[in-house]
Amino acid sequence: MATKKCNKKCAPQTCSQLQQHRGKFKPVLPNILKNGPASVKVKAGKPTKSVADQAKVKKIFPHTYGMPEIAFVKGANSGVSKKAINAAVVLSGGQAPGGHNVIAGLLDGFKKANSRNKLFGFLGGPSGVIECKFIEITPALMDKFRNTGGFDLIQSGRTKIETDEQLSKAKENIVNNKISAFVVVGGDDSNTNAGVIAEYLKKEGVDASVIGVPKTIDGDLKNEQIETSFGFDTATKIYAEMVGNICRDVNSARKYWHFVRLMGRSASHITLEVALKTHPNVTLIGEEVLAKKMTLAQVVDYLAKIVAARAKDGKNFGVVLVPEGLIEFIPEMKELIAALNDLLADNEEALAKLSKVSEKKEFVISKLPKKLADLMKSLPEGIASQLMLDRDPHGNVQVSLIETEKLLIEMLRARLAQLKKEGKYNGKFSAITHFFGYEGRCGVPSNFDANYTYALGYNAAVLALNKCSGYLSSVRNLVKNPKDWACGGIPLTMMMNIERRKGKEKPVIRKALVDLKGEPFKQLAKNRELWAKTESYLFPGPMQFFGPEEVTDMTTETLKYEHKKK
Ligand code: FBP
Repeated sequence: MATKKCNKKCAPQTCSQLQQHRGKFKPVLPNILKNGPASVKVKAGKPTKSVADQAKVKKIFPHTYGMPEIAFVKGANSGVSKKAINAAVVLSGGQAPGGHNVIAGLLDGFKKANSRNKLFGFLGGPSGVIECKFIEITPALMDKFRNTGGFDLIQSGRTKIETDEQLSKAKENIVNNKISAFVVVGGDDSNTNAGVIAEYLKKEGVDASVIGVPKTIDGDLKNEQIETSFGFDTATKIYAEMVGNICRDVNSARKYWHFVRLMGRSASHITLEVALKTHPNVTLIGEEVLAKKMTLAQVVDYLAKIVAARAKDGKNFGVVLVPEGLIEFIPEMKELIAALNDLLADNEEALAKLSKVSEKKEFVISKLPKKLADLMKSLPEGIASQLMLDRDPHGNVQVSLIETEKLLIEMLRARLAQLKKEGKYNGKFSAITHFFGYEGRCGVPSNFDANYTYALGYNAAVLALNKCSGYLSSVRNLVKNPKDWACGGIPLTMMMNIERRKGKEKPVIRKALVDLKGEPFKQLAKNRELWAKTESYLFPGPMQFFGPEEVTDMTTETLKYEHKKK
């Protein structure tokens, strides 16, 4: 069939229709910040201490340990507007929806204080700080990125600024560019790094504030003072839409078991939130597996019982959620991973000389104690080699690259075959795997994340203008209307403890794992037997930006249950 040539001269489309409309969205600023930095005063609380290992943390951070929590209260504070300053921001670690709005909040906060204030963005993550690569974020440039997902305005990276040489380079670039406010947007590791830089600059007598902003889709940078990290809300809405769709597909076709691995690194917050939103048949929670000291065989047995019980009812289908960090919580795997972490760090050079995976595996097995060597040998080839992959610059195992769901399916098949022989299972098991992670990290931020990130950025600017350093931007009361959110800062050292990383003891911000006594987990525990047997699936559908508030502005189930608002 002949196609007609189009003669219309259309302007090239530079952004989607949705983006055009989202560009007009005006984030709601908390009342306390709405009249600008010159109307906010600092109220300092009592001195603080770290969550654990106080003596060790204090020794490493002599200049920034013990600082008070800060709350913002109304009051004239014209001092913050007097002198024009240069500020800089860096995005660190994995992408999370809302990063651009943090930068927008920072820019607007600094400009509101003094229109001659300038904001720069270091490019490509912390490596940009060391290599002194940056751009100025002008209001016109910012306008193209307001309320958009992604970190593409200045990109991100996982470099850790830790050696004396790196710290001194960072200092040099901050001093030479007269930067008096440096904002690090990152997760637990990046904010630990922000704490290290704040301490270093104070020790060196540099008059620059370092402020952190809590970012990560994983939801594990939270504690009594930080209610949630940004990005968790949007990412879980995106995953929940996809899992809900799979539940509906499963219920329509009635022939597959879908295994969905969900991102989240060690903690299972994402998996728990998605489960509360969609009610799948099985939800594995890493923290529970650890608490119950379940072996891999026991986890597989748990799955087999549910598959067999559903098969008895003629249901050879279902949905299983697997947190990506599960593997780290299974006691024997945890032991193996810890041994591998040390072994890989101690033998970096020797391993680099081996090019084949099989040689590396042999080398590693020869160095492991017998019990762990046997376990390593017993693992499927793919999983064994994924466990040996390089750790990230902060010493974390790259769990996103380990296909735990495939390991579970392989073992489950064997277990079901055994049950069949024993006459305890008579179904068909056909499995499909998915991994949802990267799909959610750059989504268009939800209304909640668009508001939260803008407030976090603006609040970080106010902290920096008040010369606070070594603080994490804190915006609280998140289940209330954004106008009523409370603002202030939390000392980074307050959240730290000592952990083993890359074979050495290091100060790090403590990761928040799923609390098995917390209300969100209790909701899962209360309902899971019913969800295993039935098709109680919920279909949340796509995230909404326009429409009734209860649909567009709803917070996460996790936050709602944690605040017992339900
Ligand atoms: P952050 O903690 O830096 O926010 O990263 C979160 C995360 O998305 C994890 O859920 C995931 O395991 C990891 O990043 C993947 O890392 P990478 O982007 O380097 O592949």
